[in-house]
Amino acid sequence: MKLSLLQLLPATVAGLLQATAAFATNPLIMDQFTADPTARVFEGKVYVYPSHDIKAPPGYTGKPNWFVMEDYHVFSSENLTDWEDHGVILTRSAVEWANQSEYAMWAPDSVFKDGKYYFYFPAIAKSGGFRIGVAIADQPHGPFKPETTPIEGVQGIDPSVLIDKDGSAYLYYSANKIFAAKLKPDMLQIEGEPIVFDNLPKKGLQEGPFVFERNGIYYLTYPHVENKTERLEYATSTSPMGPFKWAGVILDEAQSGCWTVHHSIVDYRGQWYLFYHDKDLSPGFDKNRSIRADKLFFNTDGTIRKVIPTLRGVGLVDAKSEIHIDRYSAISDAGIAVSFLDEANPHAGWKATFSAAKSWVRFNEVDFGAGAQQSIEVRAKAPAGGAIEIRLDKQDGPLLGRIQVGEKTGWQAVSVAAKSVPAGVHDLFVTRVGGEAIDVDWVRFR
Ligand code: FUB
Repeated sequence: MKLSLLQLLPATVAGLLQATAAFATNPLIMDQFTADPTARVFEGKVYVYPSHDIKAPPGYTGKPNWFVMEDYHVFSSENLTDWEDHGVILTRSAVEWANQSEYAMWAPDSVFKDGKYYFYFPAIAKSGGFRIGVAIADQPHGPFKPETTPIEGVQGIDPSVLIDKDGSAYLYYSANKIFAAKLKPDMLQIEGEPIVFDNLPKKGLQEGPFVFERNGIYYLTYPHVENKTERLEYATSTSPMGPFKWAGVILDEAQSGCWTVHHSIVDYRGQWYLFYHDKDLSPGFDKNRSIRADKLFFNTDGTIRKVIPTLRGVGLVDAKSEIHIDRYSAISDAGIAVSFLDEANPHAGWKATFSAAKSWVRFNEVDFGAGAQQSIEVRAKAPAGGAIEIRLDKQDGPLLGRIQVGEKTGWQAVSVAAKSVPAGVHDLFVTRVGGEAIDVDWVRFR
């Protein structure tokens, strides 16, 4: 079960802890809603600064069925598997200029310059309208101290900052279209008037700009409503202030119907990653979102290959941890269904139901380390009895074990001795080999 440490503790104790949860799969964070992830590499780790969707609190009088956000957390990981929640780094109540009855702490960014971390965030001002504020810290996880006024001359949402190779900083933000301005060296003021990138597609909302540079090409990446919901597109230039020329689509509209798809793109240890969000933990309401990550690749001419979103995500999964095969890499054409373990609590995660004989799930990149695991344990439910086989790398690869799950209506953990002890990183194939329908929560090696 994908229950995090925080879910198991009383709120008072949980609030004091910085939790680390090993979720190599998508979504990355299970114990709360997260959206609009900006990933940055600081101090050799990936720090993800998302916004924080919450359910409307008692007494909420804002727009119904809308975004409700009042603070920010930051999460970090060295291996993209174990994510540490550093807790709240900024709340609305600490921001003097923010209207304290609005829940509009939308998509943020954080950058490092001259020994300080600058956190850029939107909020609705006491004077009305979205403004962009800056909070400063000595460490990537805060504490961040907000400036007492928002950035002068900037009205909009979704701030993002590029620090160019020469040290110059540029602020990008949106207000139906995408705007840019050079930042003064203090990182708190803009130089001159913002410009608007008005040669991007003419129709449909554009927001959430994220700009990065690679091999002399500046990539302006942004969500755009070309059809019904947002998709990720990009445009390129030889200058951070453009002009940018439309270059393609990075991510198609979400199959889930999630209307927004805010994102960021980061190079970590030589691999590029797309961080984005969907509504995995809230299929019926797309204002309670969850962050995800998938690998991103460039063609040799510098164009970006389309990213196909996965459930499997990007981190290696330790063979000794609960391997949630419902976050699969591939499944058989028929006979596999994924559903919540507990419809009343999506944060508990999912199960995979094997309904057809020979139905299978492939789960990539399980790390067996030096190969000391002697047994296989499966958490499963098979009211009429069932059996699965676990094989290595291929559907007919080496058999690691056959697990017979006895007739029982509830969940049970069943262990068998492993037939062989693999080492290194391998893909797993889990196949139904007998009996009736069987639900699998997780598999692990001990
Ligand atoms: O999270 C609130 C808003 O939704 C963001 O600011 C937009 O980019 C969209 O993701």
